[in-house]
Amino acid sequence: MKPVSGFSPDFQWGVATSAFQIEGATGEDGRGVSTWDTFCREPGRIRDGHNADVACDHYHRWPEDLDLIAGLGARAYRFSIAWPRVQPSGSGPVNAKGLDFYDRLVDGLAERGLAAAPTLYHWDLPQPLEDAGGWMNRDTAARFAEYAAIVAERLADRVELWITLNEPMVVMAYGYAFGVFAPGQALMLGALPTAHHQLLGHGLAVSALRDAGARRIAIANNHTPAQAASDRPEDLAAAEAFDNLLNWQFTDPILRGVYPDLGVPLPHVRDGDLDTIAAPIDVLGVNYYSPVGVAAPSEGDALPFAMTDVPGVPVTGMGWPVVPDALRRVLLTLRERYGAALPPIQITESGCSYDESLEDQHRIDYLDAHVGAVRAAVEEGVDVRGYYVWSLLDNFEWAEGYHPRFGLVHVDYETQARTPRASYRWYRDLIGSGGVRGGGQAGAAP
Ligand code: IFM
Repeated sequence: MKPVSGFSPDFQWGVATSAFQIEGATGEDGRGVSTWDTFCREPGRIRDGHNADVACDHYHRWPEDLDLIAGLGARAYRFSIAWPRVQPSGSGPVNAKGLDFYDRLVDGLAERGLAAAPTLYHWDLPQPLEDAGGWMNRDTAARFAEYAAIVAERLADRVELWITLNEPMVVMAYGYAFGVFAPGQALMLGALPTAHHQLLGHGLAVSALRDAGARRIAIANNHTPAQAASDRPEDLAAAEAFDNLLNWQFTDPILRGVYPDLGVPLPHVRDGDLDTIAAPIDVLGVNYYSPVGVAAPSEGDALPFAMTDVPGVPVTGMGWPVVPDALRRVLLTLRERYGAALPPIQITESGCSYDESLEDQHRIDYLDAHVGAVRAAVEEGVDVRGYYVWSLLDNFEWAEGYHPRFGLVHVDYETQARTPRASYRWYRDLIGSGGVRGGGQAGAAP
């Protein structure tokens, strides 16, 4: 294949956020309760008892936030739609005020020349659906498709890219297998039906979105490549089991119509489900943060792997290993694994948390190296068409509350003042140069 030089002129440079992490206003305008509202109320679940009742108050401050995105010269904004705002019970009646909010937001993006890339489900499941079994219940997949149709019927004329689910792996693993995210269930391998039902919901939603006139559809999967702790066969087998359970489980059914070897039977998979899940998509969204070290499990462990450190590399403020080249390798591996079945890729999340500082050279270095890894993959022929920094703003980082700071823009949670960091200016300059100018230095303040 002929090498391609750098990013295309229409490359989608963007930023990403999610509803629960920034909106606040959890009790306003008829919004229903989500699993994360419930989880935040359970003692000991969230660091220092933080909750997202106010978060970044984006529900009221969205015009200022869209101005910040426009100020970057970005082309696209990836945000999420809160299912409990649109359908407070997760099924049945629509809350008009909830849908109106996203209608205004999408119009606000168009006024600023920004493409809208909404995610339909970024973890805030309506609590009534969880009470009926959540993603363990196959019926949730059908409810998701109905909700997708409701939203698309209203917004499809102005949405550039629909993203069905955000990181179904995290919902399965952290929400239902390990119990550290909502809804806090620790089912270990018993959580596998939640992966299948999310994927089924994705497939059903693809069809509902197309019927409602959606132009382009994606899913945002995170890829956390396993790095075996050693060359011992046990560690290599554990790394393969990790990759199958946490990475390929979420792309093989969509792009190949089969599950990888998960090591256990899947009695919840019914005839025809895999055909539904394998409905063609237009873009594969890849969220990438870091690899993970993986070693053989100890005797009697519930899982076929144990997670360990990645030795000898720097870490972010969250302690996540910084390995930009692993992103390049993820992209090359995707191309190798799926060949012609791989649609164009967009990096739907890439970013890091560090301290509160406004002169965030660590973040600039991180982003510069990861954009460089994407550039290298593009030059090796991988079709990557977008890159969204996680995140525009500091926000509610799930079980870690407000402690981690992921924003290009600092948020003072007392005053809600937004202050662009050095990384904001760096990203603005990078976008302005079409992705050519990186070099790890921030430009001058606006
Ligand atoms: O904040 C999250 C986001 O909601 C999903 N992807 C990873 C981010 C950082 O942890």
